[in-house]
Amino acid sequence: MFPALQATLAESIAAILVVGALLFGAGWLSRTIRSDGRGGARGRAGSRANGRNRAGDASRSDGGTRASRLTRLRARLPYDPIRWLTTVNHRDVGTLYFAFALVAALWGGTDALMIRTELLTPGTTVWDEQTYNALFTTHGLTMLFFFVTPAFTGVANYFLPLFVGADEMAFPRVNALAFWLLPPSLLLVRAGLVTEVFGKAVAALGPRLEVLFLLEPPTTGWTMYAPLSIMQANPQVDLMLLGLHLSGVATILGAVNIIVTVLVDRDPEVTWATIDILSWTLFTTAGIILFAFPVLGSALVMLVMDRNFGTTFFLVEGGGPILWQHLFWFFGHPEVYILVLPAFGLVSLILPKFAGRTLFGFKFIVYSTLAIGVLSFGVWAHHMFATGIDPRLQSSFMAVTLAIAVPSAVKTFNWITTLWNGKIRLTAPMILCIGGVGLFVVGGVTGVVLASIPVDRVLHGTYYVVGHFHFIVMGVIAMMVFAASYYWFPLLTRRMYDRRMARVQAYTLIIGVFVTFFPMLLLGMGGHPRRWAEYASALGVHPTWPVLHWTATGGAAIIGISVTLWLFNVAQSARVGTPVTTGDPWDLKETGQFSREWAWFEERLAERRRRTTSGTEED
Ligand code: HEM
Ligand SMILES: [Cu+2]
Repeated sequence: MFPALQATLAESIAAILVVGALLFGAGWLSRTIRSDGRGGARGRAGSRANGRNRAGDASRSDGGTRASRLTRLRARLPYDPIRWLTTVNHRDVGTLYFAFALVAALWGGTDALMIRTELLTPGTTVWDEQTYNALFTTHGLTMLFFFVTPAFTGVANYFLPLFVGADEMAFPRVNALAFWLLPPSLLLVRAGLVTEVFGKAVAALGPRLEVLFLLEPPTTGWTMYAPLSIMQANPQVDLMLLGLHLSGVATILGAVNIIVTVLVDRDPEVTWATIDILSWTLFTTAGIILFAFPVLGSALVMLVMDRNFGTTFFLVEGGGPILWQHLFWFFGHPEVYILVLPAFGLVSLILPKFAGRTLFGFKFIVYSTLAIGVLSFGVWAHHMFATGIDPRLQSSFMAVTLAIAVPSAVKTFNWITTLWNGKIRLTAPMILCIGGVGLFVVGGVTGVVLASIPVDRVLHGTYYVVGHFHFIVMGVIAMMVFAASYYWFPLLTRRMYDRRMARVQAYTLIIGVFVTFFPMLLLGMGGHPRRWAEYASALGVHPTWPVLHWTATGGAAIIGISVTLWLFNVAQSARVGTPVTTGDPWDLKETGQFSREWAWFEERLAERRRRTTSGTEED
């Protein structure tokens, strides 16, 4: 009713949230700095002190009896909340990242299943258009920025120090701060839904609080194209832009930490020649982040200013909507490599372990990683072939885009060659690796097809594009997140997962991904536009479209079942799985594949055993 008033109100709420988060962070920071000796020692000691230690510790620090009741209560909880809120230990922060990524993945996955439910019928019978648009917007944003990026930052935090022989990340506190910026970011991006659900819950009990209905979930698409993103009056869009900005700050802080850790905190034993493949990819990824995310941050600020302060960066009177696309994709294309390179690193790490051979062409995989890192900044305008930029420019971008396929192909050939004549063990992580490479081939080849300008002119904006990138994001990126969770499960939990259930899960996931996204390639080739809530009225609607949509939705259900199996397996096994007593649960020593993180694990198990036998601590 009063859009200006609403916007002001919503932005005040946003400002309060951000300032609150900063104050909270600052207060916590100053506290950890004041209690430096204790916090630092806790960080270094692995902060796995048991209840008894903790209680003793705290009562000593404030000398009182009043607090000790609280600490006794804390000691009785299964998890110590204060410890998880204040930890700066790299493995704890890594674990927090994993937990956050899991929540985001389930939230974004729910969006995906809701999208697919709408598409079961040609009309808008389940949700309305508005909701559908909000769903694909929040699904894309949540998956890219709050699932994959944090999942891999978690891997970096947990494992990079173990791999390069550092005691900690370079800046442990910055690291923790970077993590704690993420929950408020996600809430800002998705506040519309949260307040709406809350508002409805309140309304069900009695009063209808209009404030809670001011924010509607954003419907800009994850690419936030101008002028639509400027014209939408919904104040939630501003919150979304601020939230994304905040998450960018967090990502950059994490990347700086990764780079400095590799450069400065390496064990002298680990030289540039002997650094492992995963650290190489994480290091390169962090480098890309350093150059890509500030571009997004600046563009977001300009968009916020266009929306609120009358600037014309992306309006026709000023820079024009195409400027937004240039800036967005100069960030956006490197972003897809930020997502995929760590997954490549995981394939290169895990696949040789179960092929019983060292990675074939190690050096070439490193070179191709670095080449992708550099080239990824030179291809952004392939997202803009359909906007009518100068044809000569377009052909240069087509050439570079085809060139970037070469290093990716080099990797693929090296993975296949590693398998050749190997002693292959089909464990769950290995099945996911091989399936991931196979699905990546489909994703990659469809990408090369799209890179050619005339083809792109036809397929742009169709389901073909959605099929192509999901073979990558789901087919190899998400697949490798699962593979890594199995591969390191013994190290993370000191227990083994249920192997048979995991193998079933791996196969169903591969099948589910194929059944979901292959029909989308066919739909796209038939001219089905993407981002449509209904296809009943689409021009030239084809009789196969409903069938293909049913198939895709069926595939998504298979993925859903598979994810549920995984959740059940890891939750159950983390509690009651068979305890792992050896530092080499995968028999890697036999084939000379034993690596540093397992050596660290072996040492820790031995230490634990020594402590138990001398009776100084029970755990
Ligand atoms: C269960 C698995 C998934 C299913 C069923 C699924 C399904 C979909 C569907 C149907 C769309 C909308 C297509 C359109 O109308 O244009 C979409 C868009 C998208 N998905 Fe997924 N998806 C899944 C997993 C993922 C993952 C793991 C990622 C990223 C890591 C991802 C990233 C995206 C992005 C970036 C978009 C584009 C949103 C936009 O058009 O603005 N998806 N997905
Ligand atoms: Cu691109």
